Amino acid sequence: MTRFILDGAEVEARDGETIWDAAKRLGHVIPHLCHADRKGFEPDGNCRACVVAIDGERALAASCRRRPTEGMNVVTMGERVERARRMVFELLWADQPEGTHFRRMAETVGVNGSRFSGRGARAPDFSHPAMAVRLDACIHCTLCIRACRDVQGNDVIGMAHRGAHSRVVFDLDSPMGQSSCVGCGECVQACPTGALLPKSNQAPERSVESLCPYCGVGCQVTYQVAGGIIVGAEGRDGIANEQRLCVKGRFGFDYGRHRHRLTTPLIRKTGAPKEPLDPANPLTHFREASWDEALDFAAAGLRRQMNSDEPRSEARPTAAAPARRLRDSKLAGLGSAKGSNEEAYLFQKLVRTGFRTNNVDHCTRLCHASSVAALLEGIGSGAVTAPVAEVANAEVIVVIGANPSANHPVAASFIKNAVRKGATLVVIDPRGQALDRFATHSLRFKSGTDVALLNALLHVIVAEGLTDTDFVAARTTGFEQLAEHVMAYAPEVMAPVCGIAAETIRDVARLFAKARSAMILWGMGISQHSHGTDNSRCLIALAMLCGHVGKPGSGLHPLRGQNNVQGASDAGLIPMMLPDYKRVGEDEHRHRFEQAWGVELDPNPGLTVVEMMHAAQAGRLRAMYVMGENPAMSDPDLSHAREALASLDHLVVQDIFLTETAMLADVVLPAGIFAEKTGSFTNTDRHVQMGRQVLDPPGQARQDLWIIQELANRLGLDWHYDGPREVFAEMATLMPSLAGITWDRLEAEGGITTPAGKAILFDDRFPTADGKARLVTASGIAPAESVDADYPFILTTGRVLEHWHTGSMTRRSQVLDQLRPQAEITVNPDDLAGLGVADGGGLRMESRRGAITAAAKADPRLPRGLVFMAFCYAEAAANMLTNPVLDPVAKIPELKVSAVRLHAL
Ligand SMILES: Nc1nc2c(c(=O)[nH]1)N[C@H]1C(S)=C(S)[C@@H](COP(=O)(O)OP(=O)(O)OC[C@H]3O[C@@H](n4cnc5c(=O)[nH]c(N)nc54)[C@H](O)[C@@H]3O)O[C@H]1N2
Ligand SMILES: Nc1nc2c(c(=O)[nH]1)N[C@H]1C(S)=C(S)[C@@H](COP(=O)(O)OP(=O)(O)OC[C@H]3O[C@@H](n4cnc5c(=O)[nH]c(N)nc54)[C@H](O)[C@@H]3O)O[C@H]1N2
Ligand SMILES: [Mo]
Repeated sequence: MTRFILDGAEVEARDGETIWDAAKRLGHVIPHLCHADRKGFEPDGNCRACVVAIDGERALAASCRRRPTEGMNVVTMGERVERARRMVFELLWADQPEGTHFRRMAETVGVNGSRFSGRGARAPDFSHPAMAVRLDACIHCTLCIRACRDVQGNDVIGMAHRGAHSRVVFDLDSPMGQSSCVGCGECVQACPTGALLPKSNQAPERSVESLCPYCGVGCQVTYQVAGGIIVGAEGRDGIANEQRLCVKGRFGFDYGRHRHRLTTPLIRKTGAPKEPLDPANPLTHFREASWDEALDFAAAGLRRQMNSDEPRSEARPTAAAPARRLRDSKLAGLGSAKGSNEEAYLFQKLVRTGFRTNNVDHCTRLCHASSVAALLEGIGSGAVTAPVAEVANAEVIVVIGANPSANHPVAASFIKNAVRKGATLVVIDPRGQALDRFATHSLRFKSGTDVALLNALLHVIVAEGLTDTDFVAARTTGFEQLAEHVMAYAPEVMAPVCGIAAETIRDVARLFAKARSAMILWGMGISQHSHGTDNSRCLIALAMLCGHVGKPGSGLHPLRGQNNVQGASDAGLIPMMLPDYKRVGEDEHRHRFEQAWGVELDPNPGLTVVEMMHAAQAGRLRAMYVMGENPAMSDPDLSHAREALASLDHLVVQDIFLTETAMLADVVLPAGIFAEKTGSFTNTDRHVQMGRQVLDPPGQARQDLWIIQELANRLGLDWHYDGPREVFAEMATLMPSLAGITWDRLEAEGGITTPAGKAILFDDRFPTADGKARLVTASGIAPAESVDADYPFILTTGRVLEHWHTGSMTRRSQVLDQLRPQAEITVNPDDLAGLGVADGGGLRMESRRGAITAAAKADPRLPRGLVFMAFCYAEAAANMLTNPVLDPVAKIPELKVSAVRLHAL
């Protein structure tokens, strides 16, 4: 505390506060231009808009930078400071457009015109699809530079030239659209003037506080609305984003009003073939229907496949008539991690109590199923043990099999911030990536050899006595077996297998083990393998041997993908588990749900995503209800998956577009998009946040919760939930993880961390039977496919920054599709030359399962022999090629390794 005098009154400044901060807290308004008043931005004091007079000092001081000292006498008002401030605004006025922060600030000092002329016309730069640059309006406050460099860690914007010629440039003075800019728009959000603005800069009529609909980071967003549409998005001060956004969150909100949007229920015309069609013209194969007709039709088709001898809902199990094995069901449902917690809960309840089966799953099966399986086995909980934000307290950060700059960009920005503040980053990925620039070690090892590399790391830690012996003794079991097992994995033996020098492996092992705190963040490069569970087991063992869990800056963090995959899994969209991961086969837990739901439940685990496709093809599964998933693009081995979906007797699809899956449906139910509904969503950090309705669904489109309920009632369930609040209340009674959270609290606080508000878990025990973590050994199994003379390349699939999964949303977002318009196969430049193909030339890529054609893109970050493709392009669907082979434990397919061959087109 520092006592000083502010405009004649004695006040106190808190530690670290500047005069400006203290004044603001005490209700004084001091104008500011170059000051952002946000975490992550260091004050610069260059614009002089915030000057104040300090007793005994000749010059006025920039209050945004100056810290008060004991007894200092500060004057923020009066002729002297106001004259100085007016001059600042008048000098800058001429080039400033309306509606900017500058104009609002100018008003506060009473400036609404200028005696000075503008700097004259420098041609604006409109080269970027989303942002316009007008340097005439730039006041050199450097907020954009700080936003780009200090906050997002992108280092694209800088100041170039000297004196009167100095100005803001992108890279080495490229047009913004041709620079290395990743479009996060942080600079636009920070710019106080008209120098950097969104191209569509419409004045908002109202704004709504909600969330971003894309990834698991869970950024909080304020949507601006005008004329019945969203016209802008700004980062809000959420726990996971601190006002930051990425290109999708900031500019990818317009998909909902694309002309392809479904606005009427559709029923397949009798005899219309199930084949790909033009999403703009569904009426070639479908006819429009009323909601009543479509829902009756949907329900009738599902009922047709129900087992007639199954007990009806009134037959509750009793002691005399305990639960029995229900007959194999011919029905299944795929719920959505893009939907809310309430939707996920109702969806699985519909399948379990209406379809009478556990055949319910969702995209987690293709995602972190193996991580969750290993975590449940090892530490008794499948969620992250610490939030991304803990990287700020970590001495060492390991990012393995994840590409956060593209896939969790806001999380990546916090990792970059942590490195700038002194953390050491290790990236382990066969492909180069944007975070490499921040890493001390970037291990570009051979894809699919994680177990070999990770066991070698474990070997060094054990052999060199680097384990945290107290932690291992007190908190784990299975150390002896693990120690013995990894003896066979000396770095010298594993180096030729994984392609990393033994000395490097030793360095990284020592670095990790000796750190006081370390976090491991991982992604699909770990999980999407036929040995994905083994990969995660090794990561868990690494953290456990070194005691890197349950304390600040430490933990295991499988970066969750979809905006609500954590919540959808918690809510029970899993075939072997009821809500809160209660196994369907455990009588005690199943009985609790049977009591609550008033129905006998199947004690047998249901089918997983890929198993459903196999069962459909074999004729064992006859009807499916798919909400908010696009398996006809996201499943492996698409020609089989599509055949399977087309062979169903009855397919109900609930989506916002006529997706590749909906094209195979018998009935299509048009849903509201994220922005058209209210619900709770759980991010990767286990933080439950409120998504609030911004717009009404267009035409006949209806909110998912309404559709699920209407369908449930047509299956005889008699539900009367009056909105998400009532559903949440029911969930809270059945799910201990939600203890203490109420809808009112969520509405008031915007977000609450589960369980019990704890961000960092397991500081004294793990939720396992004996309270200890179980160390599980993993053996170095090779991926199912390897290269041979016929298929000499390995294809790894994944994502690109601008597109979301199957492209259904982002390819219908104008800015995002403009930024990344065409399907590309990225190839090492030498490999490309060897194929006789120029950068940008046509390539045909074939695997044992299919073939596609796309443009070649030379990328030196790929090692020779490895090619990469994103799976978002319908015209060149990477999953035509991928291998459906499954991890035996988690049933996740090997989406990261397929043998392929390439030919010039
Ligand atoms: N822009 C965008 N962001 C997204 C998504 C999106 O579709 N688009 N999807 C969201 C979802 S659901 C998810 S799950 C996340 C996924 O996010 P990530 O896990 O980051 O996704 P991927 O790009 O599939 O794969 C990550 C990395 O694994 C590497 N890799 C490949 N093979 C191996 C291997 O054998 N070993 C190791 N260690 N690494 C390997 C790849 O080179 C790649 O860099 O992203 C989420 N965010
Ligand atoms: N080759 C390859 N394949 C992969 C992966 C990979 O890395 N490589 N990754 C896998 C992973 S990790 C994942 S998570 C899956 C994702 O696979 P999917 O979940 O199938 O992919 P999305 O495109 O996200 O599908 C979401 C669907 O929901 C719709 N939708 C969006 N909002 C709403 C809404 O509010 N209501 C309703 N009803 N519908 C809505 C969208 O239009 C879209 O059709 O893909 C997997 N497939
Ligand atoms: Mo995912």
